Amino acid sequence: MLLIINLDARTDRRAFMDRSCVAPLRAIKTEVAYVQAVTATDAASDKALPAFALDESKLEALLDAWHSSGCEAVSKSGLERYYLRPVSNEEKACTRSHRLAWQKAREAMHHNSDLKWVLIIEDDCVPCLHPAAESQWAAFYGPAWQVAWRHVAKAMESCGEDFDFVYVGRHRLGPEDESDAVVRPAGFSSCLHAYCVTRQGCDRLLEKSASIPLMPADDLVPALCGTHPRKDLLSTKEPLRAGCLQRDVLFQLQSMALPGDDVYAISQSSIEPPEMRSMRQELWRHPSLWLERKDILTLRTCGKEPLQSLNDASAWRRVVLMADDDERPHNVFDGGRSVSFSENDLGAVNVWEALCRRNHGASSLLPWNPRPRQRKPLPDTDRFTMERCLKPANPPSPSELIAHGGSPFLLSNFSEVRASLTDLGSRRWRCSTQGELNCRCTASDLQKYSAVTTDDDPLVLFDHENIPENLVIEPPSSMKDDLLEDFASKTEELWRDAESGAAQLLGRERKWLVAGGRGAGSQWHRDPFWTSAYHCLLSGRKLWCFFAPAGAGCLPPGLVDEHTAPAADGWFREWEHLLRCSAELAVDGALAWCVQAPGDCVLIPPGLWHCTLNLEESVAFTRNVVNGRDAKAVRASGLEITRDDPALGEAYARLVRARRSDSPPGNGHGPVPMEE
Ligand SMILES: O=C(O)CCC(=O)C(=O)O
Repeated sequence: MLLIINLDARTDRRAFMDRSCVAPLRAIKTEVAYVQAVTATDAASDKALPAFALDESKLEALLDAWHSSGCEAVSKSGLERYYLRPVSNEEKACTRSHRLAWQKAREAMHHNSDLKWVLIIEDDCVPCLHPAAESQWAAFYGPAWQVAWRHVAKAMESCGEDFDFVYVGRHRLGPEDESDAVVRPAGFSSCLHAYCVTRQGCDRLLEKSASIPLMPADDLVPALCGTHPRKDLLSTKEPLRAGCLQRDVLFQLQSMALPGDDVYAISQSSIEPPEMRSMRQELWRHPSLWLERKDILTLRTCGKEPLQSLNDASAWRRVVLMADDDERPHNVFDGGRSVSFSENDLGAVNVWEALCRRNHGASSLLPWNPRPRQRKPLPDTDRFTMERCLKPANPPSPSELIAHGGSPFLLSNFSEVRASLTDLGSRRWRCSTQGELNCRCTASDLQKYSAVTTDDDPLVLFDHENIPENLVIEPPSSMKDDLLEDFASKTEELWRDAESGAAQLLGRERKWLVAGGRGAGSQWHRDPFWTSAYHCLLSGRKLWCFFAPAGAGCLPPGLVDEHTAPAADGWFREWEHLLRCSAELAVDGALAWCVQAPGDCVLIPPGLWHCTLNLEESVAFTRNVVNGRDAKAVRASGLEITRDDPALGEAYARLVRARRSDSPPGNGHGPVPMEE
């Protein structure tokens, strides 16, 4: 038997289920019935668990418990959204609806002694991860439902009464033993969109949930199983036994529906946490989203999709940045145009605010009253685990550096050179935010700006031109054999007038001065062209985080693709709890951190992901190198240079070959085949 939970008001979902699932399953003689879901209004006066809403400190403790028990890595706001607020009426209604389904399943089993289990689903369930056009629902999903049903029936036959319920689709969140049984014990899981209840399980679910105040079904059920990291939700003397299939068979529409798909509207949840709604409104308050009223009015008339896209902060920032810029192509990676700010702009406001005011007129045009935003607290590194902390090391020898492959090094007291922002004189330095916006300003303007800004990604001075000689620091001996330096000096005619990224790197952009205020930093990135770098701090304190991916394509937590990383302070706010956890983390690689003090030098090997955050206003010198003794790095950077600029790549390969034949064997220069 199949029970489908459906709200009367969701006629869209009912029609979808009728055609995609109910008719095809009835055609193979499966009994199907709907369970009329409880509405939020009906559940409004129900008592919810008062202790469900956590305060900040309990949420922090939950983040730690969550990750040290090996659960899937989640961001801070990911948990805040659910646990920093009371149970919503929609969630109470949803839990009551599942209870109704358990009652209905029990009655059905009572009347039919052959019925050993019942499949319960929510009305946004699909048997495969492909959206289908409305005209194809029956033809596309129908046969898949029949296959899924037979698969589930066979699995449930094999496990008898071993489990109280079995997830048929779920979001696995916790660790579990991976036996090869058809149905195996499930660890902490969420998403009750598809599960089978057994006879005994039905009784136990009803009995155990009868006397407790309501909480979201996605928390209640794992709490009853004793797998939920929140042990405060309820005490479980005899936990329920949850099973799962080897692989999910049923999915939620929201896992795959995109704007434009016929199933997109149906996938919209009726129990979106209220926090999410106010978060979306909050985005509007961000200065970078200020648009002219007429832009918004135009978008309003364009229908739902454009209106929804108004919620995409980064998309809008790009729109704002690229507006009125006829000369440059709309390329977000080219650093945009260079903007010049007056001292007043930088001394008193956020950089985005200044820009938006200039481009889009006075604040009287704004449809909202922007609230002043708070300056954000910085990570508390005293709470970070020392197990992930990079220990200060002696400068490695060239072979040690190579032997350590992808590991960074922290060299304490490497240099005696010191400089603060005030030592950087009156020239106008090149500053940027996450590569999207360039401007020029003096160090003293940057300092004033840094003292007051609440920007999400504050400006950082990042300049390679006219670095004062006394601030240029020579590399540690292990990085002295810099192939780039050699190459740049021998190929000037090739790179002098070329525009490619490789030409820029060789000719102009290998040595950098980096400076910024407290809270400014660099988002997650890997250095370009497979270069390594050494980075010496001249003043201040800088927090580093490193990520060594477990394999190709693995990304630091919170990144969805290689080119889109959140601002550094935002990343730390969302994920710093991972640096507190000493247990093994459920992320696709290893995380490490260190705090760099004045005089310290950090060595960053090629290909290592890293991000930084200034714990204090800081100034640093950094230089990219290709370690001529590291055959792997030489080859990898050669390939990337060739990809970017074939003429330079060819010259690079010639140089590598010449160096190889010049040097006697056994000097550490391995063979470096440059052709792929
Ligand atoms: O100092 C910083 O913010 C980081 C610099 C950095 O990571 C780099 O130059 O690649």
